[in-house]
Amino acid sequence: MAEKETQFQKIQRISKIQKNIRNIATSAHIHHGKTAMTDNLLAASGFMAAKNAGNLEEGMTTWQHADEQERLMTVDAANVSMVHDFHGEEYLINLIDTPGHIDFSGNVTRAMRAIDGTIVLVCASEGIMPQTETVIKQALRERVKPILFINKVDRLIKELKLTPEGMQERFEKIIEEFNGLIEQIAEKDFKQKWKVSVNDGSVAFGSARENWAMSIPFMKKKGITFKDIFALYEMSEEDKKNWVWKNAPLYEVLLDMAVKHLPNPLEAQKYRIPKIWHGDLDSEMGKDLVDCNQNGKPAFVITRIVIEPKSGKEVSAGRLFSGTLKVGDEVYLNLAKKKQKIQQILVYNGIKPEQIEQISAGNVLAISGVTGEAGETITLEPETPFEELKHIFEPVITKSIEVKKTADLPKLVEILKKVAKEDPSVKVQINEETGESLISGMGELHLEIIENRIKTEKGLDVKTSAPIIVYRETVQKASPAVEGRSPNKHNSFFIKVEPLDDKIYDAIKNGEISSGRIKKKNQDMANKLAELGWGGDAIRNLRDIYRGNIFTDETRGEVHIGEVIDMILDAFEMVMDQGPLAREPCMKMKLSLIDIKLHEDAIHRGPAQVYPAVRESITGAMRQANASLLEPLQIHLIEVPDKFTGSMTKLVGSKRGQLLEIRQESGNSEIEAKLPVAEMIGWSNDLRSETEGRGVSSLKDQLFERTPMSLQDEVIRKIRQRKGLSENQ
Ligand SMILES: Nc1nc2c(ncn2[C@@H]2O[C@H](COP(=O)(O)OP(=O)(O)OP(=O)(O)O)[C@@H](O)[C@H]2O)c(=O)[nH]1
Ligand SMILES: [Mg+2]
Repeated sequence: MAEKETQFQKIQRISKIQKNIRNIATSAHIHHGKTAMTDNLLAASGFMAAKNAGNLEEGMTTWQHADEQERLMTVDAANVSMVHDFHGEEYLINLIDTPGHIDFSGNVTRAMRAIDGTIVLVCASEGIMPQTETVIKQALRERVKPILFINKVDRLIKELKLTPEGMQERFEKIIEEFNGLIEQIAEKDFKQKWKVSVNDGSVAFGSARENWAMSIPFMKKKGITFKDIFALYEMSEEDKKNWVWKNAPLYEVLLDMAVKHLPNPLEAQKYRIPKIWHGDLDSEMGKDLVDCNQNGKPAFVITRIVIEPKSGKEVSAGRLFSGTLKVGDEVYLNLAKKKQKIQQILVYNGIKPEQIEQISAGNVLAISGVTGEAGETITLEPETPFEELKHIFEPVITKSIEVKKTADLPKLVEILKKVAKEDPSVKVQINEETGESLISGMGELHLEIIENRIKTEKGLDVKTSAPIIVYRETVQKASPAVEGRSPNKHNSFFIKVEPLDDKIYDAIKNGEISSGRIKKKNQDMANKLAELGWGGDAIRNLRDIYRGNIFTDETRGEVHIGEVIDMILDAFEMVMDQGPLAREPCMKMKLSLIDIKLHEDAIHRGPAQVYPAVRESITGAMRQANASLLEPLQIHLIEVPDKFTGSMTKLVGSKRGQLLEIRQESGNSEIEAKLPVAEMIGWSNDLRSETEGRGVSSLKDQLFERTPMSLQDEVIRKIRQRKGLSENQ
C-alpha cells in the first residue's frame, strides 16, 4: 500500500505546479491583526496547536525573537507556507507576515519583491490609517495586487455597539477609501482593474482573533446574513467557536479569496517583470522571466537574509523568478560579482524551513551557501540584475556605538556588518580607527531593538550615544561653472551646480526614475524624463543619479572623456556622500560638467589627480550657489481624545512643529503636524504623558526642509565638532 503523503511532500509536489501557487503577504497599519491572522491560517492547516492561534497571551508562532514577544509586535518578516484546498484542487500558499511598525517597514518593501499579491488588513474600528496608505504604495510600486480584509469586526459589535446597518455603512466607507487610494496611487492600467469589491468577494471581513471571516459570496453560499453575525455575540464561547468553525472559518474565507483574486506567478510575472527588471525583454533571460520558465535560465532575488547566531551561516530568502535551482549549483551574484555554490535549498513547511534538493521558478524559498546583500540577483552567468530594492523612507536617526572593552572592537565591526546585512534599513558607518561607529535607523525604536539584539542575541556589551540627526546639504540657486584643478595642475574640470527640479527629484524619490550610473540607453527612463520636460540633449548627457542628485556631461568632442568619466563619477558620488558644509550627504542638486582640460598622457590623469580636482570644482560651485543645510522633518497624524487637543497643540508648538490640519470626529481629534526630527527625540514618551497614554501618532511622510537660518550656523558648528573636522576639511 502506498504510504500517505506528508504535508511536506505535498508542498514539494505543488511547488512544481505554478498555476496552483500563490505568493502573498499580509500588510497593514500597525496592530491591525496581521500576525493573529497568519497564526490562525497556520493553525487551520495543522501546523500548530489550534488553541494557541491568535492568542497573544500564548504568544504568536511567527514571533521568533524575544523582543517581539516582550513588545507584542512584529519586528521581522516571517515566511510560512501551507496547502489549501479550493474547488477540489490543492494550492500552495507562500505567505510572508510583515511588521506594521513604521520603523520596520523596510521589511515590507523587500517582502513585496518576493510576492505577487497582498492581503491588506484594515481594523474596522480605526479604519484606513496612514500606514495603510504606505503599504498600498509599497505594493503597487512592485505591481503587487492588493485585496482587503476588514478585521476586528467584533469591536464594532462589542465596543461600538453598531447596528447591522451601521456596520455595513462602516464597511462601505472603508472600501470606498481603499479604492480611492488604489485610484490615486496605481499606474494607469491597474487603477480600475485592481479596485476591490464586496460583491465579487475581493473584500472579506471578520475577526482574526476570534477566527472567523466572511465575504458576500461566501454568505450567499452559506445562507448567512449580517444578523447571524450579531447573533454570534449572544452565544456562549463554546457555541460561538463551533458555529464559526462550521459556518465562517477564517482560513477558508481568506485563502479562498487569495486563490481566487490574487494572481499565480505565471500571470503575475507577465506584468511585474517589465516593471522590476530592466534588461532586454526579448533576450532569452527576459523571456524566461516573463514566462516564469521552470526550464529556463535561473534567476533568484534575495529579499531577506538571516544569519544563524551559532554557526554564522547565512540563509538568504527570496523569490525564484525563473529556472530551477539545485543543491550544488555554481551561481553568480550579479552585484557582488562573484561565483558561489548553493549548499542548501530550503522551503517552508509551515514556519519551519526544511531542506530539499531542487526547486523550480515561481516559489518563495531560501538558500544557503551564498553571501550576498538583500536585493542581489542570482543567476548562472552574469545577467542584468533586478531593479534595486529601494525603501520609501530613509533612515533619519543615528547613534554612535562603541564597545566597552577595546579588545572587543574587531567583534563589533563584524557584528555591525551582520546587522546591516540582516536589516538593510540600517546604515552603518564603521570607523575601525577610532572605534566609534555610527548606526542609522528609521526611528528610536528601531535603534533600540538593534542595540538590544547586539547585546542579547550577539552577546556583545556596547554603549550608544544620544541620537544624532543626519542633515542634508543642497544649494539654493545656480552657480557658474567653477574650475577645479588637479594637484599636478595639468587637468581642469569646470562644473556647474543648480537645484534639481522638484518633479525630477520626486520621480527619483518614489522610484519612477531609478538611480545608478547610466551605461546604456534606458528607454523607460528617457520617456519619463521627456515627460517631465527634459530635452533630448539633456537626456543623452545624463551620466549618473545618486542619492537624489543628477550628474550630466555637457562636454563636446573631448577624446579622453571615456577614460576619465568613471573617476569623475566616483568623485561626484564621494562629494554627494559628504558635502562641503558639514560632511553630511547632499541631495536635490543637478551638476553639469561644462568643460574639461586633460593631460595628453593617461599617467598624469589618474584618480589621485581627478578626485581632488572634481571635489574642488563641485564644492566651489556649491559655495557659489548658496550651499545650505536641510533638516529632516516628519509629518505625523496624531489621534487623541478631544480633551487633549489643546495640550497636543502646545506640545507640537514647543517642538518647532507646525499644525497642518485638525479634524474632529465623534469625540476624537486627528491632528496632522509637521515636526523637525531634531526635536522629536522622546516623542513617544511625550505623547504618552500628555495624553494619559491615549494618543496615537503615526508617521505619514518624511521630508527635508531648510534648517532655519537662525539655527544653521550653530548646527553646522556642532556637527563639525562632533566629526572632529578642522576649519579647511
Ligand atoms: N478585538 C480584536 N482584536 C484583534 C483582532 N485581531 C487582532 N487583534 C488584537 O490586536 C492586537 C494586534 O494584533 P497582531 O496580530 O499582533 O497585529 P499585527 O498587525 O500583526 O501587529 P504588528 O505586526 O505589530 O503591526 C493584538 O492585541 C490582537 O489580539 C480582532 O479580530 N479583534
Ligand atoms: Mg504582526
